[in-house]
Amino acid sequence: MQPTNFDLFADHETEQQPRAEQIGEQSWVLRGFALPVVEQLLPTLDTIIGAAPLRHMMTPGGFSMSVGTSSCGTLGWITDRSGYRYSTVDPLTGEPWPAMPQVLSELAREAAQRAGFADFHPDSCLINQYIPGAKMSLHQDKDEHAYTAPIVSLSLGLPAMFLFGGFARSDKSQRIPLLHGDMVIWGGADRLRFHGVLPIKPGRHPQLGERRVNLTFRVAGCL
Ligand code: MD3
Ligand code: FE
Repeated sequence: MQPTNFDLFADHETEQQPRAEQIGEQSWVLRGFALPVVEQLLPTLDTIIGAAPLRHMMTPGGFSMSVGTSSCGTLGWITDRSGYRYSTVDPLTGEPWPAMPQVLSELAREAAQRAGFADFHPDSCLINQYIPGAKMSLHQDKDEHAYTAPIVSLSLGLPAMFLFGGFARSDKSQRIPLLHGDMVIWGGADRLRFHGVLPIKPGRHPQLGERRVNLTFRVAGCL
């Protein structure tokens, strides 16, 4: 059937909306969802990293992580020789983590809402910085107090190939490219799926330079 003018207009209108791709039972990629606020958000990110610098944390096994990490919000994710956990204090500065700016918490809440998770109020935002070659091996996120809330991620800068696995480490992974401004929401059953990031390829992003920054918004403490 030939499209009517109205259909063409409707298509054009939906083009303005971020495209939602379902990647799992309760997981969604919102392409370019953050682009309208990205300029506003970059200075905020610099302020956070100024107060709570990115650092390469030590895994319990004694390896230094290839990603540089920091956090904002009431709780920040940390690791050292005694294990993975959340802390109200940044071990590097001895101070509380910087507060989560409203532009970030609102963006995460709106993305969660779009994916069908109402009332998402994150208390933690983990900041991961990848320079080319940095990666994240397949793992599950199990350090949060409960798994009822989704995890929302925002990708900035250089592209990444995200690995979305199953419930066992050996399950086959899907490969999902994540680009500047993309947001992903993982909830429900998908919350405990294995996932990782392939080594970032060399390149330069016009706004972020030679790096990828990923923010993950979580409800880490008691609901
Ligand atoms: C899928 N970060 O910080 S974002 C992490 O790009 C982490 O920095 C990656 O994995 C990154 O823990 C991937 C995504 C992510 C976060 C949590 C998930 C994907 C997830 C939890 C369940 C399933
Ligand atoms: Fe993870």
